[in-house]
Amino acid sequence: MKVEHIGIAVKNLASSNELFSKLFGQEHYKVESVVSEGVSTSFFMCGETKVELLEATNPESAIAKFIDKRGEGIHHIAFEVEDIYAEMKRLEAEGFQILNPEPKRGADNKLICFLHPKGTNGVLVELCQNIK
Ligand code: CMX
Repeated sequence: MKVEHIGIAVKNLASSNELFSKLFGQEHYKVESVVSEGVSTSFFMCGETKVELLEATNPESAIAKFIDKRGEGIHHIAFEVEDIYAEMKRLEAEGFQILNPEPKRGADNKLICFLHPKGTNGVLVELCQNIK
């Protein structure tokens, strides 16, 4: 439906919040931890799209591994879908590698799933659906 958010891996959420507040001329509207993903996040509105900053909360977190290997930067692009189950089925049939067979609960009241970046030109793609 649209680019719902862009996820950016950062080493330090507090200092990155300050930086992005200056960049956008507005504060983040939410801070949220997702324990299951090992991340602490903050969200900024940027028109219709959000920017999600992600800091690792443990060394096993996907964000910690990403920063170790590639440094800070864009980690994923999240596309909003109406029916995540139907989209996962469709994309699996198209040959994409779905990283979690069942949607999981992500930040910002969403059901989420990821596609492996090796099958999407090196970009980690997230699908997300609002939990009603
Ligand atoms: N974007 C692009 N490429 C990525 C990547 C990313 N975000 N993360 C890892 N990669 C690349 C690695 O650089 C590596 O490339 P090379 O083989 O060329 O070196 C390759 O993918 C495999 O990486 P890996 O280190 O062997 O595998 P990982 O154990 O790091 O797993 C991934 C990578 C994408 C499968 C894993 O991070 C994952 O399952 N991610 C989905 C969940 C997630 O990212 N959660 C955090 C965000 C949660 C949220 O938004 O709330």
